Amino acid sequence: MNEKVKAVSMQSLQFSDPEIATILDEEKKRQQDSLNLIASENMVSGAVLEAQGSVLTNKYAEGYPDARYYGGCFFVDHAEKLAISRAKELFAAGHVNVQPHSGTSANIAAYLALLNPGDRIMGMNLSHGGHLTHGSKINISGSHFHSFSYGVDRDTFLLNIDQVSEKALEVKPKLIIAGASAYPRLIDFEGFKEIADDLGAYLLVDIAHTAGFIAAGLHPNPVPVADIVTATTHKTLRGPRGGMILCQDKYASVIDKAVFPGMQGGPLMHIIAAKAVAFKEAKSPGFITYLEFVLANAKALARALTDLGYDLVTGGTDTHQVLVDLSNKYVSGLEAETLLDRLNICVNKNAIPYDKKGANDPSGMRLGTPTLTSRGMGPDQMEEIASLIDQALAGRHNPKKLEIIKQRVGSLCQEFPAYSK
Ligand code: DSN
Repeated sequence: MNEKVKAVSMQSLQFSDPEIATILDEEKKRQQDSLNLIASENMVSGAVLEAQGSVLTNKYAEGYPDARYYGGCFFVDHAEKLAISRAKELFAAGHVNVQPHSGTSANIAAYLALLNPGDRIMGMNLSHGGHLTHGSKINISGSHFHSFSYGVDRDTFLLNIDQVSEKALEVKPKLIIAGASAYPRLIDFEGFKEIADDLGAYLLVDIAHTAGFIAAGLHPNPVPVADIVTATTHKTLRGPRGGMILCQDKYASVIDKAVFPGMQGGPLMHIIAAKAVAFKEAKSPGFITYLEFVLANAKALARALTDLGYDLVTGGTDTHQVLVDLSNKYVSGLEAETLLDRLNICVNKNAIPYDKKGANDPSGMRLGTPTLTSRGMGPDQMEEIASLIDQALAGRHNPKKLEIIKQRVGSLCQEFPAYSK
């Protein structure tokens, strides 16, 4: 869980491009010296990093294993087959495509596979925690398809399956999307499936954020329930930056055609090899322990913030995320993000459901525990970090107090190093 990635030698880079080498060094130092609470980020193992930074980047392999448009694909075929078979086992999936470059690519490919331009889709409202690709008008999912959204309940901020059903009956979408970027609770995939079945609609579940929990068996697996499941590999799953699609066998051909040649050319074979490594790591008992800690840490953070008088969206968490409504602290999400950044505490501003403020300066901030857990931190540190955040927001006009907090952040980072020397 707390394996430290070794410093990678950058001799060639330092010689040929010292400017970029310096940027890499500085970014590594930033990661080492800051408390990263960005919920969608994590830290990969040394093994994943090595596969990702490997000679496989030199290989073109348009097509699929044993059916490529290039010679010399024997070894990359083997890497992709391993990635596919490991992902199938991890998620009990009939078919897996590991080629999408990102979660966004995975979603767009799934739409391309199932829909025609102008078809009706319905996903979770972006400002209630949905993702840009779930039908936002400023994204291709909202401009090429006729998109509608459902939201969370106005009082509880929880998804209410009856309200989703009502909206679906009104909209009659061809595709319903379940899944979120900023929603800290479990989602009733079975309930969504019933709604989709009643309408003869497809159900796509986007598990970008929670794939790690599902792989570890800590969250229900939507793969047997949904028509299509999309995921990212770099969040709770702790793999390289990328996406994938999992589906029932009957969709294998349309999904594969939609990814290549539908919307991508050559797959990134170095990333696919790194995905295979991450899937192998995710099958180890240590990965389950890691995810248990991610969850325990998020719950500890949520409890500590609540005790300090913070309003949490939905009152707590079942995941790695804690969504904080800062309205009662008279500080905006942007102010909090900017201030905490100065103290090397990294968070992101986030809209809260029914936010009265705009997207660029919303009322909330989103916190997540995957990275700090990868560094070996536990509930005690989460309590202290909640207190440091609170002291910083309360003492934001007191430079001396802020300097003391920054120093404590520095010593916590030293105690739990991100990288070995
Ligand atoms: N990566 C997503 C997140 O931060 O939740 C946004 O695409």
